[in-house]
Amino acid sequence: METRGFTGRRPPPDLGKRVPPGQSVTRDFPVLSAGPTPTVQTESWTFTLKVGPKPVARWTWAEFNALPQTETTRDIHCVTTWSKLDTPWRGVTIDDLLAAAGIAAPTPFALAHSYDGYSTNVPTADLVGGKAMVALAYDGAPIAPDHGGPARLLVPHLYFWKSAKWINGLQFTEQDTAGFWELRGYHMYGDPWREQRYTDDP
Ligand SMILES: Nc1nc2c(c(=O)[nH]1)N[C@H]1C(S)=C(S)[C@@H](COP(=O)(O)O)O[C@H]1N2
Ligand SMILES: [Mo]
Repeated sequence: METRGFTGRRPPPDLGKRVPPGQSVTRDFPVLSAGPTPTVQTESWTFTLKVGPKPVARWTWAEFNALPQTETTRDIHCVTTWSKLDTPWRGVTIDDLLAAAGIAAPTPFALAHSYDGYSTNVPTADLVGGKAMVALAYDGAPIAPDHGGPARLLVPHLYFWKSAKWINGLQFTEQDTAGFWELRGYHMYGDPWREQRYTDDP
């Protein structure tokens, strides 16, 4: 019983353990997009799972929303040096997406594709095991268009450019294939804890 008195006096969270090198915490939610926010209507929205060039599953907005959904609250880290702590999301994990398609992770790499023509590559191992989701809600509400609504990828353990906004598909690939920013000087993997910002960072 004597230790119970201490539980209400927990020290503040050690931010140093949560904020990667070179990052600063922001309470805002900055918007970073390569181009203008596209208009994406849920009435015509689809999400396509491909293995190489071959579509293996496709969902409408209604079908996608009927898949099992998971809530997660995570820290996110943008390569432009802001980090935002405790961001609350809800969506369909990639594990649940693969299960719904009736397939196991088919190749070692994947490319996320978006309605604005953006793409980004992520190893399959970083998408499964509960590490990533197609998010449908942020902070209990539909994701705002500027932040990638109606649906965006969330891969919170990698720099936030990997979290493709306005996602419309996931393509599994045999090779690690550079996406939009990876073709323009950003790192193929993008681990914020190792500061993998630019192509040649170790
Ligand atoms: N489709 C798409 N996804 C994108 C981008 C983009 O331009 N288009 N920008 C990326 C970058 S560089 C970052 S830092 C985050 C920013 O997400 P936010 O605007 O919600 O903060 O989205 C990423 N996803
Ligand atoms: Mo970014």
